[in-house]
Amino acid sequence: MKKIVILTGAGISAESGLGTFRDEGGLWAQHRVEDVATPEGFQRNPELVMDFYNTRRAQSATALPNAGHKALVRLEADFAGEVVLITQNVDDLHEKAGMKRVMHMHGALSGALCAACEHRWPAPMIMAPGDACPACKAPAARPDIVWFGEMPYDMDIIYDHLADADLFASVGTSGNVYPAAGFVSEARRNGARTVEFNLEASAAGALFQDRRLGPASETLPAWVSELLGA
Ligand code: BJW
Repeated sequence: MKKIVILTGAGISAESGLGTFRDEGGLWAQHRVEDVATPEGFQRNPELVMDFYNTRRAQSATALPNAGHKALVRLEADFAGEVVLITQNVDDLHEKAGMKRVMHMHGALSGALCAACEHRWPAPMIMAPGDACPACKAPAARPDIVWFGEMPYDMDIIYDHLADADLFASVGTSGNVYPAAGFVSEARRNGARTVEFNLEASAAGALFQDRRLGPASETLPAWVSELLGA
């Protein structure tokens, strides 16, 4: 086996205290998706959207990685082949755990983006509507987050990795949001074995050949030990 591609979602950060989206009491039970995770919502009420992400940036800053994040670091360090980590998460817990290569397909709380010139820079802890872009000076700063209707990052690179993955693992994601929800089918079509890690079988659960049910902080360390043979 030469290449393992791993997709993570909000479930891997749940045990670090960060909320998921669609679980009971999750972020989408507290906020309307259209209000806080679409470009139209941002146009209508930028204060609300900035507050939503300022709050989550503050929560993420104090959160600590858990045993699930750390198991993937061990895999990246000790696996003889290539480990590719794609995350839908906008927190930085994979990096805090020590992961060297992380693709944030839905952006990152740590980033700011200019809606006028697409310049990117590190986000301050508190962003406000009308903050100026340091490059073009337009008052057009927004969080560097991929909202519904926008193109996720690194899609060409991701599909290249899915084309020659030997093993595809999906961790803590409900499989409701595309294009990430389609990665399992893409990987299978290209001959990869597929495994899902979740508390319960997800919406896309039937598409996976293997399933490890339980908290990722327990199932991932066990899986990594199996893969590494120790
Ligand atoms: C545990 C656990 C523990 C809990 N251990 N597990 C109709 C059909 C198909 C597609 C579309 C359609 N209509 C519109 C679309 C496209 C749309 C889409 O998918 N909509 C769906 C709602 C249908 N997608 C888009 O618009 C995307 N862009 C796009 O498609 O561009 C065009 C394109 C086409 C083709 C190729 C390329 C591009 C953009 C999507 C942007 C998503 N943005 C968000 C918010 C921004 C980020 C943020 O604020 O954080 O990203 S939405 C939100 O959902 C967030 C997440 O990254 C994403 C996925 O959520 P996730 O991670 O799965 O969380 P949950 O809560 O859903 O699940 C948690 C899971 O963990 C659960 O299963 C638990 O059981 C589990 N769990 N604890 C293990 N301890």
